[in-house]
Amino acid sequence: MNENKTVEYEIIDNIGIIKGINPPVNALSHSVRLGLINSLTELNNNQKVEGIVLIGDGRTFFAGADISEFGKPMQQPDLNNVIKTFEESKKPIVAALHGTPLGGGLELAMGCNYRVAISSTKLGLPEVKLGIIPGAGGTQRLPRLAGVEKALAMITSGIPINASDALKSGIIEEVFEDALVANAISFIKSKLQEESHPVASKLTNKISNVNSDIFEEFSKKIKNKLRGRNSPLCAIEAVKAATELEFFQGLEKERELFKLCHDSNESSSLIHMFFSERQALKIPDIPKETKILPINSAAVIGCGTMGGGIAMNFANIGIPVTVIENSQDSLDKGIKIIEKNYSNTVAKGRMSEDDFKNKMSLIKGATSLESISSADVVVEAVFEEMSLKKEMFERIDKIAKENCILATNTSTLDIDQIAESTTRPEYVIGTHFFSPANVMKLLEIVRGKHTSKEVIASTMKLAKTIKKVPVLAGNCDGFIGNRMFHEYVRQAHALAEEGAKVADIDRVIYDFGWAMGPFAVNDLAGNDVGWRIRKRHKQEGKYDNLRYTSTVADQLCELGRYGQKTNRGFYIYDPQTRQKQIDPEVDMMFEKVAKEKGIQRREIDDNEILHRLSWALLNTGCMILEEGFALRASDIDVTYAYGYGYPHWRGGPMRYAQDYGLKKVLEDIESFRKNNSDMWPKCNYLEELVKNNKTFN
Ligand code: T1G
Repeated sequence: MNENKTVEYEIIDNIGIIKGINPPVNALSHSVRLGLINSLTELNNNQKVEGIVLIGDGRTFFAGADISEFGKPMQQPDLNNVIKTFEESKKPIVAALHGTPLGGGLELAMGCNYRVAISSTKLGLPEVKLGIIPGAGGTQRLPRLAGVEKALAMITSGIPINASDALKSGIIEEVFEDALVANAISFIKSKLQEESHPVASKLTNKISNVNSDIFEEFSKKIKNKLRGRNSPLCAIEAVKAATELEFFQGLEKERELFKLCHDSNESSSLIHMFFSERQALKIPDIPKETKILPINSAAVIGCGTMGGGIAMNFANIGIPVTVIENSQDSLDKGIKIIEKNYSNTVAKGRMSEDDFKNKMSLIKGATSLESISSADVVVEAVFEEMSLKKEMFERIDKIAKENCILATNTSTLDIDQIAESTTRPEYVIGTHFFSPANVMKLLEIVRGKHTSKEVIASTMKLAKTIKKVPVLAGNCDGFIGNRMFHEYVRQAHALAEEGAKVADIDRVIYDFGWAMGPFAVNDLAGNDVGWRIRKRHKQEGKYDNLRYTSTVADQLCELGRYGQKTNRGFYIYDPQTRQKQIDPEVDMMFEKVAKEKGIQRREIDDNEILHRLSWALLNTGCMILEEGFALRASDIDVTYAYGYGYPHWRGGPMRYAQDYGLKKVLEDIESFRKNNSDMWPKCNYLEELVKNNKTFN
């Protein structure tokens, strides 16, 4: 054994085993890079050693460069140097992969002569997800091993592939079910007699005679999705260089493009997203040691669109789930929809028949509430109506077992009122799933005033288990996401009344990078949902100034134009293709409403549209922070990126405003306030930040 803590080696039967020990994911930090070179040098100098196995300790082979070192001066040796040393090793090396060999980890493996893997391994070059490109030869070695097409697909999407795909593509040589180290040792022994060993940088057959049209075609194919993003295009350029230049020149080109990406806003925003998503899991007043309630079975009440989608999340990870409806007919309908959703996945080749059967077998239907009695978690997903939910929780309370988490899927209702209808309010928590609940990643978890720390910690853990991105919100109307979205939509309507066209507002937002503009989102979600909430707000006397709260949306609902589900909303939809078409009548409705309200209409430029919408989010986000309903600005960013289609590469609405400059944002808000004071409430939190020249971090 050598002295270095993050890398150790041992010799078994004349084979040197180099092991990275840098939990949790064996990131290639400075000490690891140093340890790798030192270990390899010592093993190469040891006469006894004939071959070498490179492995990672714990849950994974090296999962990439250490992202927390980004932006700091690079301490030598850099990863390119490490890989060069491995590639030039006198003794053959096999990288033995498990877990998630990603980014620099896979690049290091490609610098070894051979690669073998456990069948569950997921490997890839996810750098574009951080706004960069592989920077340690990945764009040069992967096409040499797997061919240009595969390399382009992997590098521009950043999506990892599984071991069998990697085997087929020529990235790895063998796949094992278990006993990775023993198998890797046998593997390298079987190669010792070979005269020479493959070196990825010297391979040429998969990169010669490549028709350069492929790069143009690939760019065209992905450009539409990228809008303002640049790193995937840089990745294409780097892979192209692999086919046109000598290896070391290609590497230089990669470096140049890497640097360009590394210094970009796209990258700093995406890295902010990466760490924010993980930070969101940390709740300051809930210690790490808090007891986690075991979840081995679930029940979902209501098998409509939401309930069915929620149930699928449990089945997807092997937790048996009972769905409950009040009639056999509704239950059959709900289960059919679930079945159809899974069948579509099978038809697309993304799920096997066996898997399909297995998932369906985990979902049981019932028409009696008694069936929730053995569940560890109950998610109530009935209609968004307080009286109904309260009545439901009274009944749930009587049946659910001790220690059962009682979750309500609501997007706006008061969790405390719901909790107080039970005898165990400390077990009640809000889980706001986003539609479609089996697809959307965000899970807004709402902490009521009674919710216990155990229940919060367990629900956060459960969210991770069912592969959601959880964010903890406080119990205010609309929580984090919808409270902000309400103000954003209000602003969109104000813009339309003041003279902007519906389609222009949506275009500006789409071009900025959002998945959809506000009106298209309303049509997708159903305008009747907001209509009902607005009516409730009116009844409850909330939002006393309703001047801009969606007069036209109300009128559309009164006409039965609920959105996509009725083929008409703010747009007109083709019932077959769902293609949307502008409806000039809707712009005229806004014009009419403006007249009635005495609003002077004018030309509104794209900049004003973008900033009014963006700062409406920001101002409300700051108020939520001031009132303590979100823990941190970055939680709001995560909420928007994973729940509302906000472009990750802009870093979220709070980060975007911060990058723009909070002082300038406040100046904009002050000028908007002159025309529209009720829409721009003063926020002390934001003013204090600006006054003290501070940022959210
Ligand atoms: N660097 C530093 N910290 C990292 C890290 C990394 N690469 N990956 C994870 N962590 C931390 C993370 O912040 C968290 O910390 C803890 O590890 C567990 O992570 C030259 C330029 C590997 C699939 O992009 O995708 O190589 O919050 O909760 O769900 O070309 O982490 O506990 O304090 O996510 O099991 C390329 C990023 C880098 C991989 C594991 N690599 N990581 O998921 O655990 S760029 C990546 C992941 C690069 C070269 C370049 C996932 C994972 P904390 P976790 P997980």
